[in-house]
Amino acid sequence: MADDTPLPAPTTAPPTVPRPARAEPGGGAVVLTDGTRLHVHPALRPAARWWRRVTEDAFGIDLVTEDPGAPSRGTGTTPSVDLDLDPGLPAGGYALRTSHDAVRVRAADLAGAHAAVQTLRQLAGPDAFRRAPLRPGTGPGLPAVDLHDAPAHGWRGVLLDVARHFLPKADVLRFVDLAAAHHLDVLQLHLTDDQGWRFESRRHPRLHEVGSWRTSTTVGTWRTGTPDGRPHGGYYTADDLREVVAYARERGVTVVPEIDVPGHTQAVLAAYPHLAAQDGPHEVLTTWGVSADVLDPSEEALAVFRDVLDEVCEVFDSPFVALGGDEVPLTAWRARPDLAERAASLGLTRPDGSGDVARLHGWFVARLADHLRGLGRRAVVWDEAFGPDLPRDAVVLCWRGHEVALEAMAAGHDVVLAPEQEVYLDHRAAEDPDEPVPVGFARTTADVYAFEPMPDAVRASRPDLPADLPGRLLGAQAQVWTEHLDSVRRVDYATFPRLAAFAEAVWTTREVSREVGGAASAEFLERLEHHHLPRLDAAGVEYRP
Ligand code: TNX
Repeated sequence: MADDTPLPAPTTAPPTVPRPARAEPGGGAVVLTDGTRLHVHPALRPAARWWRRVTEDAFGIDLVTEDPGAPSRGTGTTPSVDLDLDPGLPAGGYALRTSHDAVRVRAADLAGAHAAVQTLRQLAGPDAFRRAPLRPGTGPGLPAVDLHDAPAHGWRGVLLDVARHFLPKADVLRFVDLAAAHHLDVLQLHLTDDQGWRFESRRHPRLHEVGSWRTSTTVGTWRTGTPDGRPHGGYYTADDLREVVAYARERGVTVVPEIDVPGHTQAVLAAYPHLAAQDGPHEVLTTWGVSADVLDPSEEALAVFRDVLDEVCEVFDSPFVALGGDEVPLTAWRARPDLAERAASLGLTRPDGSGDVARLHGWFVARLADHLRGLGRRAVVWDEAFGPDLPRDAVVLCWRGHEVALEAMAAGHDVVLAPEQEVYLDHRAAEDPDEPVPVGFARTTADVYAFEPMPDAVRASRPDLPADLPGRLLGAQAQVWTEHLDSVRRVDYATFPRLAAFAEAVWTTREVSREVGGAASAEFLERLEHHHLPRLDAAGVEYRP
C-alpha cells in the first residue's frame, strides 16, 4: 500500500528546522518499508539504533540492520539506508542523499550522524513524531534531496531549570527528545537553587532529603506574588540521572549538570545550616528573586562540595560540569570582619593591601574548578565568576551580554553566549498583557531568530582587544528558567516554538545559509507554521500558538 502512495516532487529545499546549509531537491521519493536494509558503519551505530526505533514506533516498520559490507543498493521494492563515516566532512556535519531506492548518509562523526537521522525524521513528515503508528506497517516517504549540512557552533545548548520547579523524569526525557529534534547537543540541567535541591547525595543526604522540599510557592512575581501554601518538591536519584544521561547520549546530547555555588544555595543552608555565612533560621526559599543567604566560603563548605562533585561525576559523563557562580550577594560576607582577614591571608587583596571579600567568590569557585580538573572535567561558570582568580580552563557562560564574553575570551577563556536580553525563554513571548508570564523582556520568535552568538558589530566595537582572541566561542545556549513555569505545559508554552528559532540561529552559519532580517525571518516563520508546527503537534508539544 505504501509503495504507490503518490508523493509530489518537491520544488524547493526540504522544509526542515534548522535549515540545512545546502539542499537540492530531486524528483520523487523513497518509501521506507518493513525490511528496508540498514548498512551502518560501526562508529555510527548509536544513531542508527535510534532511527530504527523511531521508524518502528512511529510507522510500525522494522528496518533490518546488515553488515556494512553487504550490497548497498536497494533491490526491487526494498530500498536501503546507508550510514557511512566520512571524516573529510566538517566536524558535526553530514551529507544526505535520497533517491527513489536509497538513502545515503555520510557523517563526519557520530555527532553528524545524530544530526542526519534527526533530519531524516523531519523529512519523514509529522507522523514521524508520533509514538505509535497511525497505519502500522506503512513506512514514510522521504522526498528525494541532495543535502549538505554542518553546524556553525559545537555548543548548541538549552538550560532547563528543574530546581525552581521540579520536573518529573519523564518530562525531562521528553525535553531531551525535543532538544535533539532541533539539533541541539547540550542540555544544562540546573539542579540546585535557593528554592530546591534535586540531586541525590549519599554523602550528604540532607541535601536531597531536606533541600528538595519547600513549604509553599509564590505565585506571581516575587514583589507582587502570593504564597500558594502547598508543599512542592522532588529530586532525582542517581539512577534516574544516569538514565537521563544515557537517553541523551543515544540522541547525541550531552547533559551538563549544574550545582550552583556559592550563592543560590538557600536550600543547602536549610539542610546544613552550619555552612551558612550568616545566622539562620534557613529554610528552602518559597519566594523568587536572589536570596541574601549564601555559603560561608570556608574549607568546610569546600569539602562538602568536593564530595558532591565527586558524586556528580559518578553520574554524569559530560566533560563539563557547571558550578553556577551567578548572583552572589556580598552583604553577609562584608558583615564579617573575619572574612576580610581570611581574604587577606589568601592573598585576595585590594590595591591597598586590605582583604577583598568580593574576591572570595572567584576564589571559592576556582577551588572547585581545580577539583573538577582533578576529576578530568572542565568547570562552566556564569560570567560573574569570571575574574583574575578563575582558572583559564573554565568555560564562561555569558548571560550579561557580549561585552563580558569578549573580555573573557581576551583573558583566554572559552565562552558560551547566553544573553538574557535575547535567549531567555522564560521571558514573555509578546507584550500582550494576557501572557501568562509577566516577567522579563518581551522576546518574540522573530526576535530569537535574529539572535547572533557574536555579531560582527560587537566584535568591531572592541578594536582595543587583540585581533586573535586566545579564548574560543564555543557556541550559545537558550535558558528555560522555571520560576513561573510550574508544569510541563507551561514549559512547552515558553520554550516552543522559540527554541526552534534559537536552534536555527545557533546551527546555521551566516556565511553559508543565513541572512537575518525581513525576508529570512519571514521565510523561517512560514516554514515554522506550515511544516514545523505540525511536527510539534504530532509530538504533543503545547507550544505557544
Ligand atoms: C537570572 S541567569 C538568573 C536565574 C533566574 C533568571 C530569571 C542567571 C545566571 N541567574 O537565577 O532564574 O535570571 O530570568
